[in-house]
Amino acid sequence: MTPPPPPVPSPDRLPVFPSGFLWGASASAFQTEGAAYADGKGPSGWDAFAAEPGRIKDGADATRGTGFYTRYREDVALLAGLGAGAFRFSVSWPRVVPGGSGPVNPAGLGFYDRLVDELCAHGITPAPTLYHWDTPLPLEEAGGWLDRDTAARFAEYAAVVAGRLADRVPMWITLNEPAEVTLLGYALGEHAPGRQLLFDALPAAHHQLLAHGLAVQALRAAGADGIGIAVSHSPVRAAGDTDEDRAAAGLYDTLTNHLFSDPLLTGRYPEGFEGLMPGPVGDDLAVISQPLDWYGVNYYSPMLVGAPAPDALDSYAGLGMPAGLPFGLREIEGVERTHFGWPVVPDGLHELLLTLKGRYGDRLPPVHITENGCSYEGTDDRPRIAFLDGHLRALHRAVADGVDVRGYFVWSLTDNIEWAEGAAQRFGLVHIDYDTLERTPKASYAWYRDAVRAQRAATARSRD
Ligand code: IFM
Repeated sequence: MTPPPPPVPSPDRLPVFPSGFLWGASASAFQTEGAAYADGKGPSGWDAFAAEPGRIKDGADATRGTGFYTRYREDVALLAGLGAGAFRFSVSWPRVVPGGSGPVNPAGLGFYDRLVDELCAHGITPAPTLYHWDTPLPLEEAGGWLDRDTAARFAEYAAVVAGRLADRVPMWITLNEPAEVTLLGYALGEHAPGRQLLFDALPAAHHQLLAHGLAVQALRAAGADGIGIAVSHSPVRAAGDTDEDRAAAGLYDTLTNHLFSDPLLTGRYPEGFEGLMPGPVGDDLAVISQPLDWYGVNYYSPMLVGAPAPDALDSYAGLGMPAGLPFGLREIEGVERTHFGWPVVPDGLHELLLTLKGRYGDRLPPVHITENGCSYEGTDDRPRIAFLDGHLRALHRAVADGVDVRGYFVWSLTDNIEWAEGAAQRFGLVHIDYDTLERTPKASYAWYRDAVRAQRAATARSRD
C-alpha cells in the first residue's frame, strides 16, 4: 500500500519572526522578461549563449522568458495578492546600456521606471539587482569579467540606473552570485560565456568583486541607500574522515563561500588567494570592502565534498564536473531531493547563518535571505510547501540564536527559464504555461500568502 501523503504544514503555525521582517519574492531579467531584442535592448552574453544549439537542455525559448516585459502588471498583481512586502527583480544591463558602455536606451530605462512605479503603487518595495548574469554582449566579447574594464563599465551603468530610480528604490543589490558566474560561466563552461578555464577563471571573481565595490560608490554618489549584494552560500561537509577529504572540502568551501564573503566583509582574500588575483589587489580590496547596509544570502543545499575519487559525481544537477579537479562532489544520502536532484536540508540554512556570524561577528551586516526555493514538477505542490515550511523554521532558529535576519525572498515568484536547464525546472509559486504564458498560482502561493498574513497578524497582536 502507498503511504498516505504527508499533512500540509499549517501556514499559521510558523514561529513568529521579528516585527518589520520583510516577506518577499525574487526573479531575474533574463529568466523572465523575454523581449530579448525589443525596444532597443542590446544582446547579452546569455542571449548569444542560449542561441547556440544544445546550450539550453530542453531547447526552451529563452527569448520569450515568461513574458514579464509585457505582463509585469499581472505579476505585480500576483505579488500584491501574495501580500509580498518586497520584490527582488533584476535590471537587464543590455536593456539599459545596449552596448555595455556609451548611449543609454531610454526605452529600457523607462521599463524599469514603470515597473518601480507599479510596485510602489501596490505598496511593494522594489529591490533591483543590477547584475543577474546578463553581461552586454560587446563587453562579454571583449573578455567579460576577465577584463578589469568591465568593472568600470558596470559602475557607470549602476550610476545611470540609480540616477533614475533612487528616489523610489530603498533596497539595492549590486550582483547576484558572483561565485556561480565564476564557476559555471568561466571555470566549467556550463553557463555563458561557456569558458572552461578552471583555476584561470579566478580573475572573473576579482573583477566582479571590484565591480561591486565601484558600484557601491556610484550608487551612494547618486543618492542611493540600502545597498547589499546577493551571495550564494552552502555549508560544505567533508565526505570522509581523512585528511584528503577534509583538505578537498576545505578548498571547495574557500572557493565557493569565503572567496567572496571574506573580501566583502573583511577586506582580505582567504590565505593564498590574494597573490592569484590580478591588478592592484590591495587597493581594490579597499574598494570591495566598503560598508554594506545589509548582506544577502542565497541558500539551496549543502555540499558533500571529498578528495577526487572514482565514486565522485561527474555531474551534479546538470553541472558537469570535469576530471582533474582537486575535489569530488558526492551524493548526500538519506534526504529528500527536489526535481533538480538537490538535497533538501533545511538545517543547512541555520548552520550557514551561524557559521557566517561566527566567522565575521559584528562585521556581518543585517542579513536578508535573497533566494531560497526549490524546483518541483506536477500538480502536487506539497513538497514545495514542506520545503518552505522547513526552511522558514530553520531560519527562525537562526534568528533565535542571534543572527540578525531582516527578510526572506522566496525563489521564485513564477516558474522561469532555469538557465542551461531551460523550462524544465519549475521554481515558481506560480505556474507558467510556456505555450500561452498563462499564470496559475500553485498551492504554495496560497500557503506563502497565508503564512505572510499570519505573521503580520501575530506581530500586530504582539504590538497591541
Ligand atoms: O535560478 C537560479 C537563480 O537565477 C540564481 N540562483 C539559483 C537559482 C536556482 O538555480
